[in-house]
Parts: sequence; structure tokens; C-alpha cells
Amino acid sequence: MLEPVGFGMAKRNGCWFIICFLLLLQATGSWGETGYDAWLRHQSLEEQARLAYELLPKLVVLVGDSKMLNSARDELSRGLLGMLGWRLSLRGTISSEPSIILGNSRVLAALLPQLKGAESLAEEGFWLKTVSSEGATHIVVTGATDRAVLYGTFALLRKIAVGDPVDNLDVKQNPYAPIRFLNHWDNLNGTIERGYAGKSIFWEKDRVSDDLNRIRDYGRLMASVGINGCSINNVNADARVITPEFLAQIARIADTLRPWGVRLPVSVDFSSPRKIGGLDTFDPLDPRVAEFWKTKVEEIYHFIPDLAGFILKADSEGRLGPSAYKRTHTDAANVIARPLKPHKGLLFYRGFVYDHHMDWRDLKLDRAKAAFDNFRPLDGAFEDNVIVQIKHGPIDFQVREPASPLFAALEKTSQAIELQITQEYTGQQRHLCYLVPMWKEVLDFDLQANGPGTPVKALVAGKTFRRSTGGFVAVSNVGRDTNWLGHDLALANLYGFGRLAWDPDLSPSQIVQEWIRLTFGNDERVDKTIVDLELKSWLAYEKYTGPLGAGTLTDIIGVHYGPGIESSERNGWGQWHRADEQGIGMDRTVATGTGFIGQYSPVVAATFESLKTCPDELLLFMHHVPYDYRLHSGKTVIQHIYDSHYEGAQEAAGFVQIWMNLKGWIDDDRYAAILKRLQYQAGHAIVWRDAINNWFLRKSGISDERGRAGHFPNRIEAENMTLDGYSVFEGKPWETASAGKALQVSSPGGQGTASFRYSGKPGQYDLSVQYFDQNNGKSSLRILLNGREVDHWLADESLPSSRPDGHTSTRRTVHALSLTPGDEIRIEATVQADERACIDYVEITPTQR
Ligand code: GCW
Repeated sequence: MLEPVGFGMAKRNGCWFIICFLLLLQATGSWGETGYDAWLRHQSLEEQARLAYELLPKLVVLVGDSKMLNSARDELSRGLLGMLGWRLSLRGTISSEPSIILGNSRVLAALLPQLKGAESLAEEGFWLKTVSSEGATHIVVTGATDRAVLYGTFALLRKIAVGDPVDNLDVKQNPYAPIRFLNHWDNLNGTIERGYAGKSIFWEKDRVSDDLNRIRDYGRLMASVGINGCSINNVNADARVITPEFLAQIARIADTLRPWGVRLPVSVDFSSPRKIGGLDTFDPLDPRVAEFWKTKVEEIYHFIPDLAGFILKADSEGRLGPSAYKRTHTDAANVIARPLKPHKGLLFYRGFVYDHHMDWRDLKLDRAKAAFDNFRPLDGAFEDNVIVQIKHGPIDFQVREPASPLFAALEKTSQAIELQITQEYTGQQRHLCYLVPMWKEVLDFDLQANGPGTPVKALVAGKTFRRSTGGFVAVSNVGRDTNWLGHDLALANLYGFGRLAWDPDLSPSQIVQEWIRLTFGNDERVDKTIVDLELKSWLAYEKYTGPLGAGTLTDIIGVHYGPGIESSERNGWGQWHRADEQGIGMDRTVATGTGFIGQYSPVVAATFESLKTCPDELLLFMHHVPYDYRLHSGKTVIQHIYDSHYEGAQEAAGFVQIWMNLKGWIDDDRYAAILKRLQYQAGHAIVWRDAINNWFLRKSGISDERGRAGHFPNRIEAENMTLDGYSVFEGKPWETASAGKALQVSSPGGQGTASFRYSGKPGQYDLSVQYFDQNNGKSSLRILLNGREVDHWLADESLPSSRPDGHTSTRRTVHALSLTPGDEIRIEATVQADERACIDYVEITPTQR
């Protein structure tokens, strides 16, 4: 259809009052959605689409009785009421009346012989099947377990929501892997480590949140995409979490999520025996420690009988671990895993173990090698209920990394891949970055563990080496923001993770298309526009942050958000890119470098080792090359750096234009919220572009052959304006302020004015002010043209820094100003608290028509 949402039906019916009503809603801006329902809006279908489902039975028969089955029935009722406007009748027995039958196959197969074949389903696999019985046609939603029935119900609803036919159904689906978990890095005080959408939904002031509704609704979202486990506390665990006081509270969350088929694992502190157990040791080989874990596990299962197990981060980033007693990771894992076994509990042992005090001067040291070096020698020594949970790349969720070689190196140990939905290094949900294409590349990457045909997905799911368990984990970190992740479009990552974990053979575009239809409706224009944006977003982000595998060139020892090119160097954290005057990149070759490449199987290693075959996008991850080294594309490295940053920032600016095509086609609230984020992103992409290009220009001394880097003809540096109450300061790091300098109001609580006279050609221009919106105050700013105010605003964003730097640099644009030479442009600022209304520059560009 080619009309804005809601209007087509109204016109066809000639219901002018509906049109008027919608217009009124639009005019008052109340035609909006909050994003809370995410992809489970069950929004009323267009009349035409509804017709296709007219023959669907209006009776639901629930065979069996369990919380999960009840969830399935309730969701079906809610969904069909929302989408088709029907109130379903409910019954407990199959009759000659057509019905939608929900029940697990153990019970149903006895009643319906047509369900022969259900035995081939995996534990959580479902079957949607149309059957005829006693002259009536039924739709059966079944599976081996009630959880499977729940998944099947959501699958049926999804079909209807996106307009797929549901007659003659015979759809069987098994999940690809048994483990499909989310992790949350929530602290008991309600803060979230690397969370970008408000406080914890699980915790508040050292207690489990009183509001369990939000958690229940989250459970519903998880179930709808097949997520079957969810941890609720940080892997940097607080030892108190397994004391009775907390266990009683966590049990309430377990009760809330159980009807959605979601089980809890709890993150534990390895030094718990000492911290909360009254022992003077946590040595895993000490019998008292073993006894502590045994008793603890019994106690926990008393509170939560279906606990999924524990997660353990040990010997990593300052967390205590077995090394304190010169013990191994197997000693540590097994002492906890053993008592879990009788309860079918799992121990997720994190593979993210590395030394963060490495000597950066030693060119042979390499953090990327750590996971393999630590765990490969222990393969076969773990209890079989231990899962080594491995981050997808060898470093840490950078914008581009190769697949971790450890996946192929564990043959006798179960494993899970750890992905990150929360965009720690990929724009923190202020930037759009659809990560499914990145995950997909990693999952499909053939590590050739024992010859070709061993992609990462098969390895982690336990298919390659026939492990009994394994799968997919992602760090979600949703928060209390109404729309869960802060950016409405970031929810495609949460949805996408669930769908990929269920079926990693789905394509990124299939997944996002499905998500868009569920989230915004079935309009083709909306669909195409958002698919386009989402699919471009990761590569655009990579282009303006860290191309060629150098890593996200962010402030790695700080908040991991804005540019901070040198922050990774000259410290022990090991996220080195080793850029200097001559060249850039980590030499990880076997021949001359750290030897990391040798951790891959021979064929894969050979591809990475040779400059001839190493793909450009991973070049600087694997090799150190001079700036004038020519890529396969024919460009030099340095020119690629310049070009890609301009391209990336240009694409980010284009996202705003693309989005603006949807005005009136989706609800106003989400339209405006997304527009605001995209506009911000476009401005911040310029900050990234300039910081990185200027830094490399200065470092390499090689100019941009297209003359852009370091030249900003439309820019008026703030430090060159006429100042009153403002003073100049040096940017820190220098590349995060244009020309290395910016202005701050001189006195706290004071005022400042910066002005200049326009000296260009007369015409219509957009005027952008690049300023710093710190999180420690709310300055007010205005722009005056010849004494007349043309814009004013409050610098009240909560960007992640209290200083004027690459995290807080942001821009405000006034469009279509008529300027003539000699015009006075003045910025006036009044500061509040510790923020100093810092300004970097003004840019004046012709208005695009
Ligand atoms: O990337 C790092 C994050 C830490 C996190 C750690 C981990 C929970 O910056 O915040 O700690 O990874 O995965 O353990």
C-alpha cells in the first residue's frame, strides 16, 4: 500500500470522521507509540490482510495444564484480539468444532493420530500442523514440551502478524542449539555495567525490584524469540548474591520468568567461600571449599529448583580466580560444576581470561592469544556440565574481529559463543548499529577445525564434536527506558539475537524484515526504508570508527564511546594497534609477530598469515604495515583511512535523510525519537571522522590526496571568535577538539559570548554549532543573527563524560538561514553547575534543497 499508516482503510470505508480523528491525533502529536511492546504489539491488521485469516478457528483448546501452556493460551488470545479483533472462546477438550489446539505431543499424540512423527522433534522444537478430525479442521500447536508449545504459539502469531498464510500448515522447527541465553551485567544497586538504557529492571538499591511486571513483560519478549535462559546479575559478581537474603528475592524473579520458559543462571564470585562462607580460603582443591560449594548449591536449589546453573568470571580483569592458589581453570570450574550436576545445573565458565598488566613494549605479547592459551591445554579436563563461554572475537566486542580460534580448539569441552547486544564498543545505542550481519559473519566463518565444514555456529552448538550441550549467549543489558534499549532501532539486535540463536541460517535481512513488520507494521515503504538503514549501519559505523581491523579506535581505558586513538597504547590492557609515524597494525603473524595466527587451523592460518590473502577488513588485526601499503582495493592504507571516515560520516548523515522519508508513515513518537538519535549520530560521526583523520594526518605526515583531512573551509574555530566571558583551552586528547582548541566559559555559574562576522557569499545556509554537552550541568545556549535570536537550547543530554572531549562533542544545526557578508553571528551561553558551555567551532554550509 502507498498511503500513510491508517489512512488506506479509512478512505476505503468513506469514514471521514476517522480521517479527521487521525488528523487530529497527528496534529496533537498523540499518534504515538512508546516502544514498550517492542515486536509484540499485535497491532490490528489492515482490513485486507484480516480477510486472509477469516477461516481461522475462533476456539482455543488447551490440552494440559501448566504455567507455560497458560502463557501460550493467553498470548494467543491477546494476539488474535489485537491483530484480528477476535475474542477467542476457550475449552479443555477437542470437539467437532474447528479449533486451535495447544498441547504437548506426549498428550496430544494419543488423541490425534495425525501427530505421528512428533517423536522426531527436539525437546524444544515445535510443530504447527493443520489436521482434520471428526469433520473439523484444527490447527495444532505442539512439541515435546510445554516450552515448545509456547514457542510454536509465538511462531503462529508471527506468521499472522507478517501476513503469511496459515492454512494447510505443516511447519516443524527445532532450535539449532539448546543454550539460547541472555546475560545481564546488572549490579545489585540497580546500576548496569555497560548498560545504555537506564537503570536495572531487576535490581534497585540492593534488592530485587518490587515491580515484577516489567520483568514479566521482558520474559514474554524473550520467549517470543526462543530465549530460554537469562542471568540477572553482573559477571563481576557481588558475593552476597548467593546468600539466603538474596536467594529468596531471586526466587521471585525465577517465578516470574518460569511461565515464559526462561530459567535463571546466577553469576557467582569465585572467592565466595571466603567472602560469605566464613572460610579463610577459596582454594578449589581444599575440601572445605568443595563442601562450601556443595552446601551452597543444595541451598540454592531449595530456593530455585530449576536454576540453570552458575556463571563464573575468574582470573579476569581483577576478579579472583584459581591462580590465587596456583590452580587451574579446570580445578576452579569442576569444584563448582560437580555439585550442580545432580540438579542438571550448568557452569558457564567465561573464556574471557587475560592479563591486563602486560608489558606494552614487548612486541611478542598479545592479548588475543590469551583465551586459546588458557583453555586449549585443559580440553577434556572439564566436567561435562561445564560450558566455556567464549567471546566471539579474541579481543573484546570490537567493531570487527576475526572469530576466536578457541572455538575450534575445544573438542572435548562444551562451549557457547558470547555476543554483545548492548553496544559497548559500537555506539552505545546512540548510534545505529545493527549487529546481526557481524554476528552472522562470525557464526558462518569456517574455522576448519577438522577439515572444511566446521563453521563457528556448528562448533558452539556442539554439532562438530558431538557435545551434549552448547549454544549462544548474548549480553543484553536492557534497562528501564520505556523502549528497553534506548534506541528503538536497536531492538533489532535483541530480536535478531534470539532469532539467530534459534536458527543461525536465517539471513540478517530476513531477520530485520520480520522485526520491522512486527515493530512498525506491514507497509512496504516503511519496510524498505528501515531495512536499508539497518543493513548499512554496521559498515557505516566501522568506516567512521575503526576500519581495516584496527579495532574501534575509542577511549578503551574509559567509557568506550567517543574517539581516543592513543588510549589503547602504552598500557597493559593489550588493545594495541601500534600506530606510529611509519605504520599501523598488530603483527600477529607466526613468521615475525606474536604468533596468534598460528592458533588457527593450517588453512585458516595460511590465509591470515599472507598479506596476499589476508582480507583487507582484517589487515590491521593481523599485520603491521606502512601507511603507504596498498590494499587489495588498490588504495594505500592511509588513503583508505581518510576515505572511509568521510564515507562513513556521509552515510550517517544520509541516514537522517533516509529516515525523514518516513514522516507520517509511522507513529509520530517513535519517528521523532529515532530522528533525534540519527541526527545526533550524524554529528558525532563527524567528531569521529575528524579526530581520526587529523590524528593520522599528523602522525603519518601524509596528506589526504583529496585534500579534505585537516582542511575545513566552512569552519570558524571558536578560539578565533571575539570573546567575552569565554576562554580558550586545549583539547584532551587534542584530536577531539577541532584544531586542538575550544572555548569554555571562564567562571563557574557565569556567562559567555563568542561572536564573529560572516564573510562568505550571500545565500541560504545551515549553521552548525559544535559544542560539548557534558553530563555535569545543563548550560543554556542561544544563537543570534544580527542581535535576533535564531535558536536556543539546553545542553542537557547525558553523554558519558563530565569533560569536554570526544564523548561529549555534539552539534546543533539551524537550517536555512539567510546570510549576507558582515552579518554578526553571536553565541551566548549561561552555564549551570560544572558544565562550562564549551564550544568548538561553527560550520556554515549551503542549505541543500
Ligand atoms: O569488555 C569488558 C567490559 C567490562 C566487562 C568485561 C567482561 C563485565 O568493558 O565492563 O565486565 O568485558 O566481559 O567481563
